[in-house]
Formats: sequence, C-alpha cells, structure tokens
Amino acid sequence: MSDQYAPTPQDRYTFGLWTVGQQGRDPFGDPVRPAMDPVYAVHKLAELGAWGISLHDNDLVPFDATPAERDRLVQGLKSALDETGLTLGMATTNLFTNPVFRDGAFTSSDATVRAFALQKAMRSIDIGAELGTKIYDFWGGREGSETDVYRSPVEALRYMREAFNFLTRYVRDQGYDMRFVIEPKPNEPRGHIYLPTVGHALHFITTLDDADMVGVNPEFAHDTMAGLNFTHAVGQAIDAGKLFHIDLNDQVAGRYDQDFRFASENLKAAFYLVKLLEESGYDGPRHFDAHPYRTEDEDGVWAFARGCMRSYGILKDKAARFAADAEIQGVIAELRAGDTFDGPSAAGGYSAATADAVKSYRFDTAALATKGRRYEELDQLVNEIILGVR
Ligand code: GLT
Ligand code: MN
Ligand code: MN
Repeated sequence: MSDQYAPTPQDRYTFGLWTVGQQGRDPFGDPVRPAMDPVYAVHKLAELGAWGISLHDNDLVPFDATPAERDRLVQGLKSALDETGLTLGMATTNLFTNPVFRDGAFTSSDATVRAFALQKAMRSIDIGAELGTKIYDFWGGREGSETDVYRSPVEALRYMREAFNFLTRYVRDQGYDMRFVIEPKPNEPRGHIYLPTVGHALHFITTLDDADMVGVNPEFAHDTMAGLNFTHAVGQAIDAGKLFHIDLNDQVAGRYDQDFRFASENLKAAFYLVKLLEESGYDGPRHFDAHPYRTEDEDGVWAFARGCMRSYGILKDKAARFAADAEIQGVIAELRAGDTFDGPSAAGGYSAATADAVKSYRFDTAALATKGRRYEELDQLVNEIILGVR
C-alpha cells in the first residue's frame, strides 16, 4: 500500500523495541510470540518507513550482562542504526521488572535500592548517550504504593527529587546533550503511582534544580485509563513549554492498561490530538508505545506498526482538511466575529481603572444567554471528515 500515507522518516515515527518486540505475555498467559532481536527490529522498522526506535537498557542488554557483553550489544545496535539511518529517539531505564524494585526504585523506602536505582539509571543513560539519544524518559511504574502504612507521599517526592537533581547533574557533568522527560501514569503496576498525571509532573518539575532540562512525556493510554482528556493534558504541557516527547497508543477508559494500536479505539480523540500536535509546531518524535494484540503472529506485529503510522498520517491529513474546509472555516469565522468584545476586560491586563470599568459595565445578559455556539454543526462536520465523506 504505497500512497500519500506511506510513512517516511520526515514523519518522525518511532517505536519502542518493547512494542514490536512485545511477546504477548499477560498476567494470565504465556508469551505467544518469540523474542525479537533488536537489530532485526531496527531493519524491519526502517523498511516500514519509521524514523527511529526507543529502548530500555534491558531491551538490549540483559540485567546481569558482563561489561564485554554490554559493549558488544550496544555496538551491534549502533551499527544497525548507522546502516539504516534510524535514530534513537528516546532511551529509558527498566526500573520495574527486577524484584529488587518491588517497592519502587528512586522512591523505594530502602536506601540501598535507591542507590542501586541511581547506578542503573546512570549506566543506562551512558548507553543512551552512546547511541545518540537526546531524550531520556522516566516512567515510574513501580514508584508508588498499595498502602501508605509506611512511606509518606511527601517522603517519596523528596526521594524522587533527590534522584532527579543527582541525575541532571550527572548528565551535565558528562557533557551529554540530553533532556529528561517524566512519563506520568495513574496506576499499574502499582496500586497508586506517584506523579499520576501530567499536571502533577509539571508542578514537580518546577521544584527541581535543573528544571529547564526536564519536561514531560504524556501517554494517551495513561490519561484515558483515568477518564481524563488526553488532548487537554498535552495542551497543558505545550502551554508550559514542556512537551519534549509523546507516547501514542489507544485505550478504552476504565480498563486495564491496554496499550492498543494508535487510533484503534478513540478515533475522534485521536483526531483532536493529532490536530493539536500538528498545529502546535511540536517537532519531537511521534512515538508509538503500544502493543500488538495477543492474537497476532509476526505478520500481525508489522500490520500493527504500519497501522499506527498510517492512522497518524491519515489523521494529520484530516486535520489539514479541517483547516482547508470552506464551510467549517466559514462557521468558525462567523463565530469568531461574534466572539469579540471591545469593552473593558482582562485581556489588556489589570489596572484599577479597568477594574472599575468592568465592574460598572452594562452587559446585555439576555442577549448573551440566548446565543448558541454551533458546536453541534461543527463537530458533525468533523465526524464527516473522519468518516471520509468530505
Ligand atoms: C511500559 C509502560 C510505558 C512506558 C515504557 C517506558 S515501559 O511499557 O507501559 O508506558 O513508556 O518505561
Ligand atoms: Mn509509555
Ligand atoms: Mn502504557
């Protein structure tokens, strides 16, 4: 299927090695697909038109690898990236699989575990730097609790801050050209995860020594699990100048963490998200952090990867159609014309005189109260764009 939606590296699509390499293991069932060699995944993704990959340290280097093994594996992947021209869009540390992290990593109650987590993160940051990534992700899957019987959330945030302050200094000391992103999630695998939403993370970042180096990595599924509007969360990250990366996938609200193919469930939410991203000038990776259905074999994995990229490209085209649609833009222009106000307001900033003027202004509330917004009409036009009839 080669057409205008065929992905190209200019689209900046990236995939975690753990996504196309996901073996379909779940809490009730064994893997259904064999392990995938990272070098093979890089070549396949290059063939499909992706721009890059992302990885955890342990997607490439086993937890107990010797230094020689580590060097050989990193070198092997580096060669694959060089040969294909793919980039490492993001790297991160696995601070959740090993039983050591049963009660968290940076926020573990055990000081030895916290120090070990720092060691693992620094070694993993070194791998990321060697492979050329400029974005380093922190998903605190185990950073949380089921019960607050022992560690207070205030203590946990203090530990988290210590770790971030230490690691940004480490990156600066090494001279790495790298920024950090915090990836919020409300729960799973912990009952309650610290920094559960984009808003929590954005505030936490303001308390860090090197706040300029740290942004967020919002994930569609994580906000959707909690019943939140993901596009609004992304909007807040953009407003704060902190959207350094994004994890795209899909999810049914109220279910377990599904990590479905991008736009497979919530087409319209995906449309408004892509529209926002494209219109905002976001120029980071369009990173797919999703899993193929457990029903699939390897062909299904590549159908999944193609589907993520094609849906993004198609929705990007739909957003452009929205912007070019004369009827839609006509309605918007009429609404905008009726939405102006040349009386006193907050728009020009505060002054005592403006405050007095606003307080004494005679508003025609009867007219305002009866004014319709035409959003039904506009939103239906969006449906018709998405459904392909305009
Ligand atoms: C894990 C999680 C993702 C994170 C990854 C980074 S791993 O699959 O569900 O949301 O982005 O650690
Ligand atoms: Mn993610
Ligand atoms: Mn996820």
